[in-house]
Amino acid sequence: MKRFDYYPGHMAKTKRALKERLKWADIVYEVVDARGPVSTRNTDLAGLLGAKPRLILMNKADLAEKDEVDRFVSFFASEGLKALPLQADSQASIRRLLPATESYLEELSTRDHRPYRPFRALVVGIPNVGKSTVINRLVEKRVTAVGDTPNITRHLQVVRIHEKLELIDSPGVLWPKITSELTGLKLALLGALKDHLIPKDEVVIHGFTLLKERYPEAFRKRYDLESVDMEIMELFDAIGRRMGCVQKGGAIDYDRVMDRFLHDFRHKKFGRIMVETVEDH
Ligand SMILES: Nc1nc2c(ncn2[C@@H]2O[C@H](COP(=O)(O)OP(=O)(O)OP(=O)(O)O)[C@@H](O)[C@H]2O)c(=O)[nH]1
Ligand SMILES: [Mg+2]
Repeated sequence: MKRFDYYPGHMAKTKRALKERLKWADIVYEVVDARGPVSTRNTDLAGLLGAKPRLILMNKADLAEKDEVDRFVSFFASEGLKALPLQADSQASIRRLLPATESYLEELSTRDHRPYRPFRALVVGIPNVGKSTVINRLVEKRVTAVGDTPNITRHLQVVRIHEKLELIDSPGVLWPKITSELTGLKLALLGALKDHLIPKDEVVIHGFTLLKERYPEAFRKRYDLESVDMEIMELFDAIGRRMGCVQKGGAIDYDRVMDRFLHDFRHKKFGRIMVETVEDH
């Protein structure tokens, strides 16, 4: 892979917008993808937050391996960070978020962080981790007050979602942080990067390799193969034949194989998976 430089033109603007939102927040919900909870963070956030309290929401926990998610919770705890597994599109899961936040807020109050008004939360995260889903779910059931708060800039709406907690109803957008080629591949697999940023074949090859090593049975079953214990190119051919991704004349249509695979990967077709484990960090 070519050396990868990710610096989109709009990043400075994104950063300004984020800083503006952060100014109004007392606590931050940092949404990450539970399947790659370290790679889907943005390490620049720490510098922007300073001492501002934060909870890491390991979202899409329904797509991740449960034990591995728990191990990441401990991993974050060892770094002094509080993390909660979450399935934002489940109301039951969202309901558990509020008591967890409340006990966290109590902790903050005893540390003398109690503001004179309810705590105000901001949801932040890189693309596609579920920021909007978290906000929508929190807002739809709990809303008791919506409106422009006079002392906040016009663009920020604040919603009361709990006796002691208000939510800024649009997220702070973080940019994906590609610290290595491997991180880039994980982010692309999880759909957190625009598809053209990293060559599709490299993303797919990484996916094949990951499944072969860690989830061979789920991989095998999905494409009804006898075994996945073969070279990557052979896998392309075998999957292509099985899925009928064949051009006129009989040659395998690799582009269709790749699209098919990425779609499957992003739609729980291999069961619960992780793109990284605590050992990687
Ligand atoms: N399986 C599963 N899917 C989820 C969960 N939360 C969100 N999604 C899905 O993930 C996709 C992205 O969710 P969004 O809420 O749009 O994510 P976002 O962070 O706002 O994305 P951008 O606005 O593009 O940055 C959507 O298809 C959601 O339905 C979850 O807990 N589990
Ligand atoms: Mg969104």
